[in-house]
Amino acid sequence: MARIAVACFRSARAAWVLALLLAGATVDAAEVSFVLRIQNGRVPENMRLIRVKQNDVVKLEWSTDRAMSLHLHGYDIEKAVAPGAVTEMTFTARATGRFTVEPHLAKQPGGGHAHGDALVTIEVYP
Ligand SMILES: [Cu+2]
Repeated sequence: MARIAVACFRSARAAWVLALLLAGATVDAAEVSFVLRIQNGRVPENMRLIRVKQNDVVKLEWSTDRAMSLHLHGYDIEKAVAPGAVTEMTFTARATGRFTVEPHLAKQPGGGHAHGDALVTIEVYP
């Protein structure tokens, strides 16, 4: 490592590139977790807005007092949750914007599904 650094610093441009690579490696590797508890079909108010940065690895750890299916829209991840277990929903936040996690309710006669109110909103910033 020391030898590489010495070699690179002979060229100012190479040193700059190395610095950028090192900075990028630390900034982009963020891994963030959120513990989310559903009670009576809702998540506590202070946990309903989740803010992350693009490319973060986001881990949502769900627990619930009743069984249901959760759908992270946009990223299109669906997970069944049930009492007595922690269910992880992990994804890399490649797409920026606002995305909601909504509970899926009973299937509709037409074959589609209905959504309850959003449990949490995830904001992914560039
Ligand atoms: Cu859905």
